Amino acid sequence: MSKTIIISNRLPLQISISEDHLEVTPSVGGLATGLKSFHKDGDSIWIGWPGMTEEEIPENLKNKVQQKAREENCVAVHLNANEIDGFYYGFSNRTIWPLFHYFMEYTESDDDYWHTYKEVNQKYADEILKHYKEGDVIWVHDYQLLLVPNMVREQAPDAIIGFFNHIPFPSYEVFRTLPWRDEVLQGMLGADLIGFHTYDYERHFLSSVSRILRHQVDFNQITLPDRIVKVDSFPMGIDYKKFEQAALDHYESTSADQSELQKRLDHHLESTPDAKLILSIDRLDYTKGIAHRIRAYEYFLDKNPEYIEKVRLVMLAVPSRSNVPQYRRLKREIDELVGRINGKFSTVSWTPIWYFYRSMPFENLIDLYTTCEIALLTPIRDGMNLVAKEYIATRTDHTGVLILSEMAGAAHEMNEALIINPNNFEQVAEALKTAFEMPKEEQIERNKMLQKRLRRYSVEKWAGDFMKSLRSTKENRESFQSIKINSEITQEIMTKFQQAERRILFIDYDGTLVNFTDKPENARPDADLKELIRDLNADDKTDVILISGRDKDTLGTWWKDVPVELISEHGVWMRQIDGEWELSENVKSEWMDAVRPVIENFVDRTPGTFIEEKNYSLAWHYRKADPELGEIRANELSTTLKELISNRGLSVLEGNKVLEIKSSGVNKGKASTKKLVGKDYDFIFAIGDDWTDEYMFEDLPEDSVTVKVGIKKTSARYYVEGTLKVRTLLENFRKNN
Ligand code: GDG
Repeated sequence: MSKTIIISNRLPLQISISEDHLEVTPSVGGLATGLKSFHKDGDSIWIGWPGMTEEEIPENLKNKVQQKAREENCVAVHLNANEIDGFYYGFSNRTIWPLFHYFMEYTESDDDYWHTYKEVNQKYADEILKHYKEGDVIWVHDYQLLLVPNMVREQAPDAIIGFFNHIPFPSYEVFRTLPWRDEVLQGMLGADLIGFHTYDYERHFLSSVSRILRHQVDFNQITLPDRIVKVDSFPMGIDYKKFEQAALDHYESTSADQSELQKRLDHHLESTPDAKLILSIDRLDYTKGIAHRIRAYEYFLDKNPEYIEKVRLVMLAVPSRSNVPQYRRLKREIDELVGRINGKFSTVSWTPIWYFYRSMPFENLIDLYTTCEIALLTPIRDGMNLVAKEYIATRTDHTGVLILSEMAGAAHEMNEALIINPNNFEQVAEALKTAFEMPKEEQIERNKMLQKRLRRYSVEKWAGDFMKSLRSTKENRESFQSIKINSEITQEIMTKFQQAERRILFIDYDGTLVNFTDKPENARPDADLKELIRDLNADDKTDVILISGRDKDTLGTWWKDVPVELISEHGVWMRQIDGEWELSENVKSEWMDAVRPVIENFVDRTPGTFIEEKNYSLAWHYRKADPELGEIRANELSTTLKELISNRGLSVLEGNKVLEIKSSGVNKGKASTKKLVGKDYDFIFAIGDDWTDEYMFEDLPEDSVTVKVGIKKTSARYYVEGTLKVRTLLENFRKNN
């Protein structure tokens, strides 16, 4: 039976040693609760680090750790202190975390960290592969494991792999500064589906992929030579029922059951009935804007002294990553700020900030959520921010006001909250005032809408939607129109080839026989290729025709010494085997002087583009332009040209990063079928990568063997992944000639 394999840096349980025996406690984080419904079904395993380094686990307890993990359907990846240092505290938290949250000044580029990160990612990938069986679905989580999808893909090419990034993905301008940007993107692209919390992160990622790796991006799909990768946004929800129920239980509890914290909170409320509590909860992290929040609160008190003694900021900062210097510095900064502000405003009976630097049990979290009438969450950058959602879920009487930073992913779905820019203290202070004065009816109205949305898009729904979309990538793969040429199909084609008396092979040049280069003049045929084409054509039974959009002079020069028929400029010219060129269509060139200046204008306005002048056509290449600008200008130019040439017997061909204007009625379909006239070929083969090759695939007789290069929509019967595979296929023809 197939299973789901979940992989995250940490396991959803924490293993610790207490007096010589192991203790297992469940993790309470959003991810752990979110995936538990999948996990507990028993048909899934979870791979991750159990929370203790190898050095911390005594030799005699090592097997026990694994055993304990297995009892919970988990597999522990053991990491030593050195690995945790380089991989977790190093590359993950000193490079990726700050960079992806736009803290470029904190981003370190350390080669040793990068090496350890790679090694540890490989360790996780190896562990996955140990447990992977065909049909299993693999779901990799978060920024610590960016390389894992491709590491798994290399060993298990047909695996279904999903990746979800829980933190922001930065704009291309920021991401491009990473020295290992190519490797990181390639690592992620091992997945079939890549998920982000918001559309903004998704588009930043797509933009980096198209600009850095130059892959074709169409809407949310990335076309790789052998696969299509889907990218989508799935805003993570919370276990709504759990928080709602906890709040309901909380209200029903008797005073004897109350926690110490709740008693103190109640005491405060009783002694100052018209005072309000403002809640803030985060890990102590510089991305969470804790210092900004305290300063904005100070600004608010300075500006509105009437609120002194009427308000208190209850601030829970959970210790986090204290091995990283910035976190230690931040701790000092917050301690000082809290001290200064408490010193500045405190009265004998009141302090403006209650500050807790610790982690609290779940029950206390609920005490805080339910007791504080205002939540003030002001991250400077935050992938999602689940605390905002949890706060709203616990407000079972629908009262309470959430003030939320627009920089949190959650702000996209929580419009009814008071959305603020955390850098604008004036705006934060205004929002605090609005929150204080907001009538109950308005609070209820806003929260009911928020709750309805959060209840519906819960974490179970989030996980379910992601898995559904991931599984559908497999169906898409299978329903792919053309068939991948594997060894069996190669054999079938070779048998037909051998049995045939007269064979003709139409072979496109750029993107088929050779890879694209930045400059078209650099794509000369190598000696092996020339040898291959010469040998194929040497057999009397076989006619080889190189059919290309290139100009006659370049093609003629490059293939001068090889006796092979050439069709250039999509069929304008044909070169016989003896080297004689003939103009095959009644084509004209007078139009070129009128059209050239229009294209030149686009070249001037679009850096990286150029005109290729052929005998009877003009081509505008935009492969080297900025990908988005290139597409926009290509659309614009195409429309302009179509208006300009109407009724002139010309047409605009839209090829692979090229627009070509030429006489209508000239295309590879017409040119190739013309070659069949009067001959009784019983094996017709055509191969090409471009949109313009589709004319051939459509016009040639139905029993032809038509092959597309790369995964694209096509009317060809088969496909191969890239130019290397094309050569292998042609080598096979040579062997069977
Ligand atoms: C990352 C991204 C994204 C907090 N303090 C205590 C405690 N918590 C729980 C909260 C909440 C979770 O921890 C914090 O989640 P956040 O989403 O707010 O933040 P990160 O930890 O930074 O998470 C973030 C998230 O991944 C999911 O994709 O939203 O943007 O940075 O569930 O309740 N729980 C307990 N005691 C505490 O003291 N028990």
